[in-house]
Amino acid sequence: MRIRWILAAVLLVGLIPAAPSEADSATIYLNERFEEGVDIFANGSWGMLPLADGHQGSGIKSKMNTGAHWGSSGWWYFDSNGFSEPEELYWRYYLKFDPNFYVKPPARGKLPGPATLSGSGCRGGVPSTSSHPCFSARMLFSRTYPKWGEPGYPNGPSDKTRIGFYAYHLDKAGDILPWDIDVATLDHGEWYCVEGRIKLNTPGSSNGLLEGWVDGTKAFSQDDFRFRRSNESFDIKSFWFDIYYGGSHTSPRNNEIHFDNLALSSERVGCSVGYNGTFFDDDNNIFENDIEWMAANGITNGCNPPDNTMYCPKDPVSREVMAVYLARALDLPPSPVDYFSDDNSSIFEADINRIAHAGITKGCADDQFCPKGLVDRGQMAAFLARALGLSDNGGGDLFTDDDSSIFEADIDRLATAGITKGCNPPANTMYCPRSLVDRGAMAAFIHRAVGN
Ligand SMILES: [Ca+2]
Ligand SMILES: [Ca+2]
Ligand SMILES: [Ca+2]
Ligand SMILES: [Ca+2]
Repeated sequence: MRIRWILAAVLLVGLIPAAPSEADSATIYLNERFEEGVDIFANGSWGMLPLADGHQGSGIKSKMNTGAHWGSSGWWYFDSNGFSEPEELYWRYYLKFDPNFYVKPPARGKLPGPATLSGSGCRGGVPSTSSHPCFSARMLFSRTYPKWGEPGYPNGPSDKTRIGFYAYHLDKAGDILPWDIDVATLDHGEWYCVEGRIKLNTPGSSNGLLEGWVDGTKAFSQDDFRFRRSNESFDIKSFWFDIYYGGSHTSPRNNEIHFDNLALSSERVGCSVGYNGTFFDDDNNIFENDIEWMAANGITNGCNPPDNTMYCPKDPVSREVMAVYLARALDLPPSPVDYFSDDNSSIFEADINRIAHAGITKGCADDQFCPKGLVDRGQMAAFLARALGLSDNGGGDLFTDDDSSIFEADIDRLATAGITKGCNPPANTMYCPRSLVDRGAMAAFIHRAVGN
């Protein structure tokens, strides 16, 4: 996992605006797109649920059921992720209140933010003490912002929710700090880019900073907070992904809040969720170069039309997609013949016929291609050996675990051509013919087989 964050840091640096008065280079502590599950927090991401339709690809959601307070709660610790605890932090997440989201005034709730907790301090109304020094600067959601006395006070409209800070500092345990009503009043059902910044005070001084932005527009700034007493030197220990309804009130309905694209950094990240190359979901995948080669040669368009910003590298390869890859990679001519009956509703029928006409497949049974069947390594060997016209089997029987496979001869030909080495390096005495091939690995096989 660690290597992913380092790579993410290197890759994200280019997105960060130059800030000559600050450090030479930003540290990206976390750049989480939630494409591979939700389990990134130290306590198992308690309560967080996968979300299919995130801001970009998949995301996570938190659900506060009728009559309940929680949501979810998770801690991301700098220390256990290999970083020194900072005194200053920028964060960014995309947030969407579900279209049916409903906060019943005067209730409020908590949203994620940084925290250094100690004992039971700096949550649940318990202040920081000398024996348990702490701070927290979670964010909040609310329909009421009494400090502002805006028209319609005390309740905002039910189809909008306002956000702000909910901070535990030395002068107030649970300070409600509303953000600018014009900037931070969020429509339900819409994604927003929410950014925050905290800079802890010089111990003993009143110079702690909190700032906030929505969709890149400044919504809050106050620079006279005291988080640390003069003899206290604690830093920012964690980012607390806390979603909670209340105070004392409980959720009046099943309320969902959706999240995506969580970034933690030493400098401002901004709202850009840019990525490398053609697809975002293969960033840092070991096959990204091969996937780019596939895209550059028109062999893949992506997996989420019409956007086609994703490649789905962890998904298995279906036989119909294998047909597409081979037909395009080899630039096969159209077939005058319709070979199979079970692919007539496949959008890839023409490609299936092209590879059949080229002699690359005979189907999975009489008159059948099994277009939705998944390609295992044995089948892949047969597809590629026939596609490339490989004949040299290197003497045969190069692997021990394929002796009963109908694809053994093709597997030996594929290995002799140097397209596979086996599946148990460094010995490579086995081929694992029944293992499925994911789309990332298939890109590498096809690149090796057809490239150059
Ligand atoms: Ca995502
Ligand atoms: Ca990419
Ligand atoms: Ca057909
Ligand atoms: Ca063998």
